[in-house]
Amino acid sequence: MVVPSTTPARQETATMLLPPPSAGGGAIPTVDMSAPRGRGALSRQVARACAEQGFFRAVNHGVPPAGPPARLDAATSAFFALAAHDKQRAGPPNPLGYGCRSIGFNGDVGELEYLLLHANPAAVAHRASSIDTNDPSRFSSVVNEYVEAVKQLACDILDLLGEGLGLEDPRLFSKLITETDSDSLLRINHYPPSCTVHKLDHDDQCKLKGVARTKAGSGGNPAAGGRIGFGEHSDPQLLSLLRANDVDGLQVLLPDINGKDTWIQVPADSSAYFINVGDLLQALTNGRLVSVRHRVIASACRPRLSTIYFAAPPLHARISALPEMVTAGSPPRYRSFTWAEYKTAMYSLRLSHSRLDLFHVD
Ligand code: GA4
Repeated sequence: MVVPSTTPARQETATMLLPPPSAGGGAIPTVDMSAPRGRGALSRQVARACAEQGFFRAVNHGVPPAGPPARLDAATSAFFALAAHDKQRAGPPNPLGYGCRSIGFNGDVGELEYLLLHANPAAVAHRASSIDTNDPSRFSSVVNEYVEAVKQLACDILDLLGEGLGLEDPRLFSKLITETDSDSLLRINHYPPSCTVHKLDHDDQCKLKGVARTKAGSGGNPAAGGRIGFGEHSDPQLLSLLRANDVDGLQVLLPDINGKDTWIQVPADSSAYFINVGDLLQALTNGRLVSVRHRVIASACRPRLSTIYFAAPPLHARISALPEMVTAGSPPRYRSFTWAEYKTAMYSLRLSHSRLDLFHVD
């Protein structure tokens, strides 16, 4: 049965009443993907982080920074350095393409510009001609090699999760994202420096304009002394893998030692991948894994560049709690739905909405 969401109220409370976000990565688990204590220990560690925080920092992950990530960063930085009217050729986002400030279709805005691409090679090729008019095939190959590398890491993590949770078929999660018609996305976010000039002005085709620095409590964002780069939300897909340059900004909403939700600043680490559980993994595991709420606060004096791979199943994939996750004491929490159905719901809602609530069983 469809139940009304209570999330917007909860989110406002969090933003208005919480003290400034806690600094430090102490609350953020780090997982060494090279498995120094063996695969069994690694799979348990991954499953535990995804159940307790829905978020972890993956190090020694096997994606060489000087390889696909460096080539993608160079290509996307070159795109964001173009004149506004050249970038607009790849927009407006529908939802894919180039976007500036505007996020989704329901009035959300953030202090960023971005490229949102389907991760499928045919879709990348189609889009590349409006992004790199000089050498679209080079842009496509740089994106495709990055997607291959990050998809491999996503599969490794999903397999570890399947093992750590003791699933009958531990590869069930990774199979969903390796289907040829998987609906995975790649998002590249560029947050201009927010301490000097550079307010992105939507009406003026996103030309960079001067604004004063926002001070803590002076208006922009009462909780953080910065501007909202990308507002609070959970990711709808299965798993997200984020890599960014050495500029802070990401925050996650984690329970503190008293069990109270607190915004935690995630210290930047350009050599790591930050992994978060999405709504679909929460639904498949009947709430055992948690889809973490996160946001980006733009307060740095240098631009932040982040790239996120959203691992998703095909549109027709049916999502319902796995039998292993349902017990007498833990009956199904969500009604069954397809990824296509979920996407329709999410595009009808604001960014901060807890859309999984719509599928909650009474
Ligand atoms: C949040 C996670 C991903 O960035 C994204 C976003 C999507 C979009 O930018 O088009 C959404 C947002 C995200 C969830 C709610 C809807 C859809 C904007 C928005 C307001 C690409 C995704 O898959 O869902």
